[in-house]
Amino acid sequence: MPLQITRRETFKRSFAAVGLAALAKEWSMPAFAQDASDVPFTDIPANFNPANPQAAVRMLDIRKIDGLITPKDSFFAMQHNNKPEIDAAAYRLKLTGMVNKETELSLADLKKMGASDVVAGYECSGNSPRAVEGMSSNGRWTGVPLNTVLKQIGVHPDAREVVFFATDRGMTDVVFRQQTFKLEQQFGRSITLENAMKPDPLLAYALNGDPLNREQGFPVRLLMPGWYGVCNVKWLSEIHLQEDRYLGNYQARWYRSVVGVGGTGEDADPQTQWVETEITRMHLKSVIARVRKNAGALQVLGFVLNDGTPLKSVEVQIDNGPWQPATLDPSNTKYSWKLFTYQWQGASPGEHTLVSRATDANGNIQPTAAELKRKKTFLQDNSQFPRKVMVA
Ligand SMILES: Nc1nc2c(c(=O)[nH]1)N[C@H]1C(S)=C(S)[C@@H](COP(=O)(O)O)O[C@H]1N2
Ligand SMILES: [Mo]
Repeated sequence: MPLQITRRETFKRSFAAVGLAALAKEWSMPAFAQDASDVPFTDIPANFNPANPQAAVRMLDIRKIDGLITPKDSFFAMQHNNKPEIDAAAYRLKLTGMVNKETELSLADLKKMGASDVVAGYECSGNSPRAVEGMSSNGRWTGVPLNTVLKQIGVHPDAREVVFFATDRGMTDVVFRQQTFKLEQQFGRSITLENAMKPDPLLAYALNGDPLNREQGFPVRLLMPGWYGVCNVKWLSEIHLQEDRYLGNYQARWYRSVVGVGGTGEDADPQTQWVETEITRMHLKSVIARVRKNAGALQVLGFVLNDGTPLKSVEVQIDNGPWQPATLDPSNTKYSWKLFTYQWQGASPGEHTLVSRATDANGNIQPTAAELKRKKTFLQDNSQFPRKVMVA
């Protein structure tokens, strides 16, 4: 077992090195002539101000995507409480609960334990056309694999749940039947020990080769490649091993999907089953982000986010015409967002509607908004996003 893991890690590292070489060229939109220009979208809300410094959320203006990697200072940022300022020298990550020996690790201790790289993109599970899909980004993360740390510390055989607590705290309503308690709590999320021991989760301390910014969770955050934003706990302060499920608000109440399944499709139909699930792996989504005009030709650019399942296709439809295959960019990686392009021939002047849809190797097809009608909570809106552009 240990030998296998070592070999896998070696493989992962050499793979990462190859990935980096490829990234050096990075993805660039094929040779635009000097007069290349953006074809404007007409569906952007008038008050859309993605990077408003006053706003709680910094969004990415997806019309500015020009490569696989989102620059660190443009990476979307979203949090529920304050943004703690943590002194790196004084920082200690606590490992508590069902571990062989409760321990505190400094940033230097963590860095000594390993440095793995992964290109990973994610979105907030609340991202949607209303935010022009701007709560999404993609970067190259560096950190120590979570399973390396857990193996080194030693986990009690009965432990089943790994809880991640953060430094930021906030007042939360904890509802119990008719009672509501106002309690100040730490931000917390959990995963199963089984998921924690997989090779992907990282305790990340760098983004695009530099230390995390304060709003990105400096000095250390969890990174769950292929999972929704909320799972990537920032300002990580404590990892707690336990046998029982963790039921904190951000795990069990505020981040969940409620979907009607079965029956006639009417809410009141007694055959309807209400399926309530946690927010974990990303649902398959594609988004048209940008349209460029280059010497008369039009190039449509977009991205796909999902849980890492290989894609079967991305298609683009113009003005309700036939679905046409788009081309995936060769610099995409398993957990990156996947850039795609489509050459739009013969566009006439005037307003047009463009939409994309992704299909994965398991046969999942990105749903339309109408097909998501039975989802009650607004999270996990992976609907196809029809865009409107004005061709001059
Ligand atoms: N400690 C902490 N971590 C957090 C949050 C938070 O409020 N506190 N918000 C989560 C949510 S909802 C999202 S979408 C992502 C956003 O990560 P980013 O700011 O790096 O884009 O962080 C997650 N991690
Ligand atoms: Mo989120």
